[in-house]
Amino acid sequence: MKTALITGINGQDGAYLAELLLEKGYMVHGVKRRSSLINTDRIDHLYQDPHDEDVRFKLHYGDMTDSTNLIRIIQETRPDEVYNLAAMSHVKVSFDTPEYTANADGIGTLRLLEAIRILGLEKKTRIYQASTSELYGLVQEVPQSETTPFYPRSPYAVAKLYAYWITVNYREAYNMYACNGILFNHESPLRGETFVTRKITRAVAAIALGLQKKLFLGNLDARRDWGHAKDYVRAMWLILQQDKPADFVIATGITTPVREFVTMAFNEVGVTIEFNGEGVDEKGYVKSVSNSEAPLSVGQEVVCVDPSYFRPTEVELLIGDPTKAKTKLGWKPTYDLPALCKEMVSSDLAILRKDSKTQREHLV
Ligand code: NDP
Ligand code: GDR
Repeated sequence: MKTALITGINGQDGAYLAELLLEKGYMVHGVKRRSSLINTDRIDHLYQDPHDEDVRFKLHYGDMTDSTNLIRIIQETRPDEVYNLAAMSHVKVSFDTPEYTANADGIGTLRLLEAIRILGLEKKTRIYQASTSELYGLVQEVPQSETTPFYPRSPYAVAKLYAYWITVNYREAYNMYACNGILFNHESPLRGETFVTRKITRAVAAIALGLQKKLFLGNLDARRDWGHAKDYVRAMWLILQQDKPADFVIATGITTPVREFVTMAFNEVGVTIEFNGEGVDEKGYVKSVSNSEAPLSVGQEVVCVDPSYFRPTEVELLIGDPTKAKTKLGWKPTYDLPALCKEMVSSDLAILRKDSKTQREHLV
């Protein structure tokens, strides 16, 4: 039985990857940092009582900013594969916490690589580093591939640039099987609520149910190459199953503006919207409603721009070229954006219906 260690196991990708590896018969260890409230919702269905026999899923407390615990966990678990998914992953927040982001996302990766080396596991343990399309930042060429020059545009991206190169360096210096997956944006019903797609699908569901009036967003012109997290964790696993270590771009090859994703999400609840105005004065209005349940009227303003969501330096356009992954890994996405959006809106509708029912029951 193969053993995997996943840092950031309770994040979006950690949850899908843990599920995939358990299906494949792995023993899965996860690193989770301590929090004042339990935040394992995404992986609670995978939990196994540690007192049971044949347990294949185990959580360990740890933090990417503490090398002592990383060394201890790796020593204890001696993994065949390490997936380094832990990170302060919010680009806008990284401008508020740049030093912490550098420590967790940049130096954290070094700590993990060093722990494996110090313990003499550099020939046994394969390492996946969660690199990002944010490395491309200011557009140098489109579509972006493994050979496109990097130009990071946020403390997050700069920290991830260090992590990218230290992974390459450990591969070259110590002959380690260490790889970067340069993943473009990937979303799902498990996406954190402050990333734009989930913020939109949650708000659209809330507006359709009469629980929210308006959706406030930042840059509507930004374009992203959005895929489904389920497809992307499959790519992570494939990257570690090759004869030789290498770096791969994982993307759909299609880019869509934020504004269009908003329109798509409203369509899912039977509401057509149109945008008017420019820059900070741009607004989205209801054009028609075919869903009699939605408490909306034609002409109603449902989307506004709030400049506080703008970033000091923005990444305007991301579009990936996944040719290498398709040819070398045999990977291709199974979801397109409309299917992803549909799944997210329908999941948020179900969550909010359940929450509002629970709240009504509390009031009775
Ligand atoms: P999430 O934000 O959903 O999950 C991040 C995970 O990292 C959480 O479990 C979080 O724990 C954990 N974490 C944060 N800081 C630390 C720390 N100091 N020590 C230990 N754990 C920590 O991100 P995703 O699942 O979306 O992304 C996974 C990885 O892939 C990240 O590294 C991200 O930067 C990268 N990436 C993501 C892309 C995407 O589109 N989703 C695209 C490209 C790269 P907690 O719950 O306690 O906060
Ligand atoms: P991103 O994702 O920065 O690409 O990083 P996010 O969803 O936060 O932003 C995408 C684009 O939407 C614009 N935007 C808004 N973003 C947020 N969060 N909130 C808003 O209200 C809003 N309005 C417009 C942003 O300006 C941006 O252009 C994600 C993270 O998962 C990273 O960890 C990962 O590395 C990259 O994707 C690839």
